[in-house]
Amino acid sequence: MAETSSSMESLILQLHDISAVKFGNFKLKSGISSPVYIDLRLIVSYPSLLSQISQILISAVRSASPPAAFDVICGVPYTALPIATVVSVTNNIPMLMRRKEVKSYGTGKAIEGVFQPGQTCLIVEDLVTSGASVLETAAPLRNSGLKVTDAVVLIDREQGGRENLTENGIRLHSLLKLSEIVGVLRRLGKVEEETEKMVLKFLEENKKVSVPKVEESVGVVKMGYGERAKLAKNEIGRRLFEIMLKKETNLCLAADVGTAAELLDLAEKVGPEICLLKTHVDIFPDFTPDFGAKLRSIADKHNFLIFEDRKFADIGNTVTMQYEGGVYRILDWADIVNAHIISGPGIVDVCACQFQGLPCGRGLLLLAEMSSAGNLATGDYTAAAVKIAEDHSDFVIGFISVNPASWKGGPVNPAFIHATPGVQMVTGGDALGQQYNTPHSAIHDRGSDIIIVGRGIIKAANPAETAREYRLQGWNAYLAKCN
Ligand code: 5BU
Repeated sequence: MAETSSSMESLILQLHDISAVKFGNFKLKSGISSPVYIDLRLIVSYPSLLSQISQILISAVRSASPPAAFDVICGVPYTALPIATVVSVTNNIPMLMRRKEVKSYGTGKAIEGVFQPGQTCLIVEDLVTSGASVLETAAPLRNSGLKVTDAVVLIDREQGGRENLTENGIRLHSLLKLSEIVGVLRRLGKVEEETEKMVLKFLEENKKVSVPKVEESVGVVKMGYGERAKLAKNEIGRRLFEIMLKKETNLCLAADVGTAAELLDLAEKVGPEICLLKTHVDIFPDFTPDFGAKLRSIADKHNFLIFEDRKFADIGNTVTMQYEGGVYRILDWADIVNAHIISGPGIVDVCACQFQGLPCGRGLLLLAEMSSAGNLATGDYTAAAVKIAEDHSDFVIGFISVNPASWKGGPVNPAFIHATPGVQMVTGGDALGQQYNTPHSAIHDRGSDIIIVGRGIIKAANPAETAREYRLQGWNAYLAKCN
């Protein structure tokens, strides 16, 4: 091991003196018990130490071989935020902030600050274990069009972070290794030999803490939408692929606004950005029978399809009446509807029968998975949905899905479209169980085709502009997947 310089020794001592390095028995975020714990949140109370650390970090990336090139920096929330701020202010480097929770009001941005797509952002972090926190910050930065090639951290716990980051295209610059800190403290008589041995043994036994795996890329379909349009057996499925390709969009707007009038207004504004507009028609107090015709004319003008998220789930006879009749007459105006398979394959036969011989095509999405926490559409249930779809591919155009790339039974059929709800600029959720993935994660990592975005767009200050951002991210993720 390279010898620790006197300035680094002094830093280690200061960290020990303020109890930022503790020895004992600690439970880590990953669940494992560790004989050493590092708490760098404390450094905000020691301004000269904070300033010293910031200066050492920036010097390290500048003197690396080759030096890291970057235009902006971003601290991993929260501990590294003050460190990044001091680096920014003292070196006159613009900073960005990543929101941990994206607001559903205001701009709803995941990244705050000014930047140009294509610029490079250096990630600043206090401590790295598996690298998961750095990757969580890299994802929205990359989704926003920034390049992330380097990350700098004060302490590397030597538990696989460097390797995990390298695998994700990020070079790690670390100032101190945990074993080095313990070695210096032992030499200076601050820890017992026994403690040093325990820490080194712990490090030896926990060399690789893996990043929680969210993706399984085995089943990702890399074929382009154009090729897949040719495979689709259903006219509406084919048209949807063609619209996606022509408009360069895989964005579906979930138009869950308060009134039908608002929906029509929103459809007009966001129409150029979307391939599909999803409705919940039964939420509108001002629904009138001409709603469908009005929405249809906007859909024709902007070339998108209409999807009523009705989630049929009853016996065939009832579904027939719900689909054709009642106040909403969904069949008249929705190109696509969806259904649960809980009542068995008959539900598909019923929907399909309605159209035999009809000139206008309709399509059905089966709910193979859902986005809400604790939902029961998993495993064998999902597999059953796939089987039903395969058996009825003349009418079923695809699935509501979250993670099709991980479905058992091998790669998904490229003729089917996979549409994913629960998408926002950063991962997270709402208070009622909704769970969000990013556009990149949904399309590129999880193998979906369409991102369904509701509040991420409709609550934004400028829905049309925000829809454009989602469109670009969804489209870039698709291009990256195909390549
Ligand atoms: P959000 O505002 O982006 O969370 O809206 C998501 C929309 O997708 C909303 O209309 C839901 O009814 C719909 N949805 C969903 O969130 N999760 C699911 O599994 C299915 C539909 Br199916």
